[in-house]
Amino acid sequence: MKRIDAERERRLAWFREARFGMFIHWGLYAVPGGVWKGRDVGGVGEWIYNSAQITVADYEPLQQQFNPVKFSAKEWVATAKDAGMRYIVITSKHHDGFCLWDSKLTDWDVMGTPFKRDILKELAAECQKQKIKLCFYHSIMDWHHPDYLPRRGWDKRPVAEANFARYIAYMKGQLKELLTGYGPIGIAWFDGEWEGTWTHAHGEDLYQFVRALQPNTIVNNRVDKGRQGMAGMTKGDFAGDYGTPEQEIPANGFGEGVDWESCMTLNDTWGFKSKDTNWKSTETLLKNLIDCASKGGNYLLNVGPTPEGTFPQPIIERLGMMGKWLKAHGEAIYGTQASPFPKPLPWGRVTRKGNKLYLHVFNTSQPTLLLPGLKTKVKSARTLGKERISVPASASPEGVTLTLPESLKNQPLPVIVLELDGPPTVEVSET
Ligand code: FHN
Repeated sequence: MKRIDAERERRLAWFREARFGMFIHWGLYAVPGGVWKGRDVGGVGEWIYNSAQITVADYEPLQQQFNPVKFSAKEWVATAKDAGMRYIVITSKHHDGFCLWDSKLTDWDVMGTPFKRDILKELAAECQKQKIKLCFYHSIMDWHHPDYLPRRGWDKRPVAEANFARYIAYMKGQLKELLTGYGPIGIAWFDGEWEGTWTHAHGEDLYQFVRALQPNTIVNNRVDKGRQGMAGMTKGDFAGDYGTPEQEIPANGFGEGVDWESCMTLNDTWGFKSKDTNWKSTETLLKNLIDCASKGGNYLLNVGPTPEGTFPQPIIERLGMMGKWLKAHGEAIYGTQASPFPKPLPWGRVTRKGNKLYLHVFNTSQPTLLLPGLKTKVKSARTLGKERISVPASASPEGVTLTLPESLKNQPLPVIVLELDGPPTVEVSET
């Protein structure tokens, strides 16, 4: 990922500004919602075909049961916007091969369901209206398509007739539909690249193919083979514009020019599971967003809608509360850069914008906050938000120490903004 060029810097500008996006895993797997033939199936909901070892013949009838009459693109996009999210990445096609748009290349799509509405078309129109970037997740692995290899162990469809090159042509044909029929697409978010049939050459080629169709589209690193497991960053010379940690946030950032986005579930599944109620708290979700921004990365938070087409209530509540916090503190997240301090600080996190530092206080119980090694003179320090309470700051050989105002002690995740006398200079001590 050492292809640093001005064009790329321009293309990723909105992504760096955005910092916070909504991931949506939706499809036929929402219908069983983690239960197959009355049995709770372990693992993530969108893998039920695999986890329950379902045959294609037994899985296909779900298409006739998919009828999300409560689906409202307007509501979904408004919920993301009110939460402070700036882009939406939705599963155009997940590993089960089912397509959420009207594809001319298959009947295994939403037009083959009783619903008969092009979900991506409606979302594209609403995203344009509400100025939210629409992005498409697209799985390279396809358990349903007869030409995709390898087959699952219990899938007895003959292999001899399968033609992987023909599968790639099919996939490219569908990507052409998605990248020419739904307006500007912010990110092509590939996944399922880990099987041996998909090669580095395929990855390089697909990256160029997407960029040729929409030059401004950002392509994640799962288009190619360089990703290092769940840590998600690419090692070596592979295609892809940014790294994709999954269900984890890197310990530290990766320095300027290295872009990444951590994707995470709100409970323990990407696709809807009726019995998974292990919801993360709003505080945990906000701390994750702040943690990502303080390390120069984005936070892509997942929603698994119900088969009726709604967002589970616990998700709506948490997103609403995140939106409230961002309405008051968004300045300390959007368009910020990574902390100038080499490691996360014991009391919280720091984001930066020019000569301003934003101190996100996770632990308000201690009387003072130390900014170790900060050598730049502090012009002013005050709380972010309506009150703008002034915060005493004093310089010492150790760095700068701030005295926490009493009023902040009970506030959830307060932010202090520091105006510096120039770009922050931090002297890292050996000890
Ligand atoms: O197998 C998928 C999984 O279903 C989900 O889509 C996540 C989201 O990033 N990615 C894969 C697991 O790494």
